[in-house]
Amino acid sequence: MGLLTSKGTKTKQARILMLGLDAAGKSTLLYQLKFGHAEFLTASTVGFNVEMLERDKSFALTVWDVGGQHKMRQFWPYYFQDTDGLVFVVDSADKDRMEDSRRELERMLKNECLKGIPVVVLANKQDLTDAMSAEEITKRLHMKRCCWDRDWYVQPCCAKTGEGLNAATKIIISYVKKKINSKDEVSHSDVQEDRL
Ligand code: G3D
Ligand code: MG
Repeated sequence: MGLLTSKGTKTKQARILMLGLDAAGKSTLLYQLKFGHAEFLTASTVGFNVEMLERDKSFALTVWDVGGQHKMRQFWPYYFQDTDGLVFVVDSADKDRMEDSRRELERMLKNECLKGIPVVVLANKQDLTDAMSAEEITKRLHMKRCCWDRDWYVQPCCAKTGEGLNAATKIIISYVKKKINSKDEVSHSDVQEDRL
């Protein structure tokens, strides 16, 4: 996976899929990451939002934020192809719907297109007084069991202030670079085998 920029330098492009229940804070996160605020965000997402985030000269993330309303979730698999990393967002204060989040996460991780794809859970809305900790959310989502076959991490954050987002971005980039490099190594060894 790669892209030649206008300056002639090779920039790696990674496709990041951001999913989670409606009102978890996905769109707020996307625009906080892109613009440093999400003040213009007024409505819930119908369809999807997509933004390119350039974090260093050699690496760019294309982040897809897909609507999470109940009736939209059946369309999530249409976005799975060619995903390099999954960001799963939860409202840390929404105890009632954490089980729904767990079910949706488990369901999507069974999809062949997401096999071995790293997962970063953003435990959003940590500013709310009743927010669950990252440890509690790790348990409630059964992370150790459902992500045993991939890199995963649960990062506490607050989309409103941007707290935790630098750390989250660094983790996503490191997991995705590792995954892309391992794919490159596999295809390189395939070429070598074909030559023998
Ligand atoms: P979604 O894209 O996952 O559906 P949105 O979610 O980004 O539209 O956010 C849903 C609501 O949660 C919004 O409030 C938004 O301001 C709020 N929100 C997002 N992130 C945070 C956060 O970190 N802390 C708090 N306290 N609220 C957050 P409204 O009132 O516009 O519905
Ligand atoms: Mg949205």
